[in-house]
Amino acid sequence: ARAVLGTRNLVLVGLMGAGKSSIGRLVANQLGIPFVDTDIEIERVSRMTIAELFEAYGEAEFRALETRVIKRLLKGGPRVVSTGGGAFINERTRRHVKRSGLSVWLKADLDVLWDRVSKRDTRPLLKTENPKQTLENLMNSRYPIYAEADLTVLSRDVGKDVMVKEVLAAIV
Ligand code: SKM
Repeated sequence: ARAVLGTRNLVLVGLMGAGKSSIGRLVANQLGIPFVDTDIEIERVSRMTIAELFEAYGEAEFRALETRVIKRLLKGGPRVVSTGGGAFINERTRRHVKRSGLSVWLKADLDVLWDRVSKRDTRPLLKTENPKQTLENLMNSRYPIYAEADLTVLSRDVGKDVMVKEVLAAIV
């Protein structure tokens, strides 16, 4: 799998709760290449949490920062890059991602996602009256776009080791 990548990145896309960060970190370990998480990098450079950024500057500013940060992180591969849930939805970012390497959509169904995100309260987009419905709306609007990723791996509750193997198997 490492040889297949060469200097290309492996970029994980998909909704919050799909496991992009936790699986991505383990995949990077297996491949022996660096792991970066765009949300964490955004928080590092802004010295604010994502929730604080949304609150202080709004979603549009967050998206502008996200686009810049990702563009920079995609340079200098190979890396495993876990992207924020909305990143791949941006057309320019999508183009950058696709040029920089292999994109993998971690696809999960609503109940799997909900089970995972409802345990944490750090997702500004889900601060709505009916967060599960909001998540479902995001699925419906975004799934056709995530489907443009090079590969799709179904994210289920089968244990992280199995998920890591499936991602690695998908790229060879
Ligand atoms: O990037 C963060 C932020 O909360 C927005 C987001 C989204 O649009 O799905 C997902 C998170 O990873």
